[in-house]
Amino acid sequence: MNVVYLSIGSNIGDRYHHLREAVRALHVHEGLTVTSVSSVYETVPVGFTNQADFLNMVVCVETGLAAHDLLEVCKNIEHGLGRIRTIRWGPRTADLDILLYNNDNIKTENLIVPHPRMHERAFVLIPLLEIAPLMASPMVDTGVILWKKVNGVNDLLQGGE
Ligand code: X6L
Ligand code: MG
Ligand code: MG
Repeated sequence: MNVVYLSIGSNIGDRYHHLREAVRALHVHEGLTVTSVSSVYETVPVGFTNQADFLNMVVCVETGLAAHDLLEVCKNIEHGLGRIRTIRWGPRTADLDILLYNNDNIKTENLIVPHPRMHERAFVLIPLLEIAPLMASPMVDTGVILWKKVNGVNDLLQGGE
């Protein structure tokens, strides 16, 4: 099984409804299971800033689908939720992006994984860290990695290391 992290965003209409329908569409797809979901964050637009605020979240899915087939599934869900492509980086009912596909590095015409700008986008990183705090490797670019998971003060007060 492949472990994949997807970013979902919406800034048109009933944004929360669109996120929920996107998660539902992923989950009902055969050969694709949503295994964890982040909280929903309201985020200021980046790239093209003169548009409404987004709701963003990140989900983890397990799938037998190859990355390019998963990309087609994502596009179909976007289309089903009424996405129309007009302005680049413009408003959308639903945007599903593949952030990570296992630890694979994929570089083709229509798909780059890990998502090339994910480390610079708080609307991706903050929800991702919420559900995958040990996916610290994507954070290497920032110069900050999780070095030790500390579970309460006793972790620090007890034991040797
Ligand atoms: C310079 C040039 C600096 C371009 C940044 C950043 C472009 C992000 C595109 C950029 C640049 C993007 C969302 C969004 C978009 C979203 C929020 C993109 C693609 N999608 N803003 N902007 N949430 N908050 O899902 O991410 S457009
Ligand atoms: Mg996007
Ligand atoms: Mg996209």
